[in-house]
Amino acid sequence: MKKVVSIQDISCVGKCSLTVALPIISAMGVETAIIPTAVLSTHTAFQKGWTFHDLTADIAPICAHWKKEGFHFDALYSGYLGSFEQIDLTAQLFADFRGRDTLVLVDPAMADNGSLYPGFTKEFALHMAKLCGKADIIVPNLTEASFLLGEPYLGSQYTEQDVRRVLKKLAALGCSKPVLTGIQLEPGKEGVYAYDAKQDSWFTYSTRHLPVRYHGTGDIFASTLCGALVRGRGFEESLRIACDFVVRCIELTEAEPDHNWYGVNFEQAIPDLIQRLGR
Ligand code: PXL
Repeated sequence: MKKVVSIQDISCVGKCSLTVALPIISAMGVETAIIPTAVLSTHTAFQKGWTFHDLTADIAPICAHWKKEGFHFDALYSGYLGSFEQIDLTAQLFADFRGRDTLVLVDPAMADNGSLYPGFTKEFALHMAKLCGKADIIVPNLTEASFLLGEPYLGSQYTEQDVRRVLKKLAALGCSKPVLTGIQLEPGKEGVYAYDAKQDSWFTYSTRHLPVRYHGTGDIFASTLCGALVRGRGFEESLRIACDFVVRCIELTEAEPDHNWYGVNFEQAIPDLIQRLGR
């Protein structure tokens, strides 16, 4: 069985980070080891605040034990990280556990809709850019890309040329396959735009644009992409699988009259994902 390690927080309620990475990647038939970076009562979009218990001090000892055990992982996948130190420890995790065929996926989860999430700074984003430079694949949205590059946010008025320019700059950070999520180039469509720097080739895939925004969809996308790649699907097919799964989760959420605002119904979409991927 293939094995992934995912490093990100546990938001106890909120359906994001490890509470989606674990069930989704496991359901895809891939063993999912975790390094929880912090425990929060909820993700940081709740209005009445949240608790935060930092686990940074545990990260290096966990990695040291794993090195002694000689563990091997097929993919190293980072998501939301809370500090400069956690970024540095994640870079060390990559250095320690990267083998010849290891996939390194960085989701620089830190911003959306033109703004950084609470607690993050422009300097933090530039440090995250260094981690992105060590990845094979990164999956920022346009807001995250602008902070990674220290450039103004493009907003909603952009062209395909703008998207390609941003992707080339992201590749110049050192990552061979940057993927931009939430790209809308045609009315009624939304999807991903990817660049393969080694092949100098482009790939885009769009689905129906849904005029809603939910928390956790970026994490669901990255987790599904990671699972599909580790299961041996190609880059383009994996991107299609991940996009379609996110759309399915949102559709199921919208179909529930009293659905939660803080996350999507990925749970009931999992059977479709398993069916598409096969055992
Ligand atoms: O979904 C990304 C995410 C992960 N973890 C925490 C968050 C967020 C987004 O707000 O707050 C703690």
